[in-house]
Amino acid sequence: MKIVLSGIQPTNMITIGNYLGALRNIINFQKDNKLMIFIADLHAITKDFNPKELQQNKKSIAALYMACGLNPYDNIIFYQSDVIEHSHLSYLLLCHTYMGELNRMTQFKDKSSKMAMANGTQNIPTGLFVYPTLMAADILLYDADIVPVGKDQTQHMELTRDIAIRFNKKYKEDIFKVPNIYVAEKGAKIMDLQNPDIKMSKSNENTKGTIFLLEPIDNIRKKIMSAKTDSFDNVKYDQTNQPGVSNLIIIYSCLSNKSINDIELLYKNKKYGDFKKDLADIVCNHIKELQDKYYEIIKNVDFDKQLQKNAQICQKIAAKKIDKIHKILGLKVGN
Ligand code: AQP
Repeated sequence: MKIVLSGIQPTNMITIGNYLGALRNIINFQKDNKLMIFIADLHAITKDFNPKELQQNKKSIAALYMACGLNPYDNIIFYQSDVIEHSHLSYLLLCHTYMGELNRMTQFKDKSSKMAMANGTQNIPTGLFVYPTLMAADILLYDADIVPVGKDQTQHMELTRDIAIRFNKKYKEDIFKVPNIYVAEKGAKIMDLQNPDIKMSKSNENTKGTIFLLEPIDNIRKKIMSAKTDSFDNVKYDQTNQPGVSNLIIIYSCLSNKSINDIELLYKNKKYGDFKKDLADIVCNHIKELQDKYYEIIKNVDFDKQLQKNAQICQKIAAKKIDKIHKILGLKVGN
């Protein structure tokens, strides 16, 4: 069985972008593969955070995975910070990563400039800069075969692969498995509903453009009905000239299993209002079902123990890997 690994930061509530770009695809892998899913709390502290909210979000995201269909007994879901080997390997990888490589990461550029704008400060945490090596450690620690990600994370994944190849070459051993990147054909970059030129993110300032999976259904409906489109009133997929409506078509297609072409035909002589109303029904029904399952789990299922057990399993695998690397790097003296 192949290992499919993924993580989501508990920075805020999960968006429909995280869901369509990553979460849903990961769950689809569970039939024929072993899933390893970590709640990326160490990544979450690379920016401003509130400890109490972080703690709540961690649990909430674990429950959301289960609401989406993850079986926590056949697969492994755990909190990243419960396995301290993640940060240790990150340091070892950092010593094999170049400043130039980290400097080129577009996500660091975007997030640090967002941060500077929001706080009016140039004090950017170093953790944000070295985020990609922690991500590489998360993956390489467990010899993951496949890592499903949204488009925004592909540059980090390429770097992970480069570091693994570099390490293996330098020490002339297959220390790390070089992971494959999986990017969904549709939904890998859901855009903001109010500003379709930017990615929908948990932390976008204008929350009117973001659909959160756990927000009231009425809010979601309003957000879709007021999503920015254009003056063509033509339901057509054209990312360059009609980015807003194209984004809505993608969401529609992901949740209805209709192709882009089918959707264009279905709304050929109809108004944006009709299209948005149907889309709102599709999204709201889908999310309502998820929310019902989520509240049932968060209220009635005690999964804390299972997550601790899972972390212990991961810790054993990770400790073995670190021991092997220490030997290879000459850090270990004796047996
Ligand atoms: N808009 C998006 N469309 C498709 N996929 C997306 N992902 C994120 N945004 C979109 C994918 O979701 C997974 C988990 O993301 P993450 O929480 O680890 O980090 P992120 O990419 O930084 O996500 P956000 O929502 O933008 O969070 P904040 O605002 O906290 O930085 C990843 O696979 C990601 O590609």
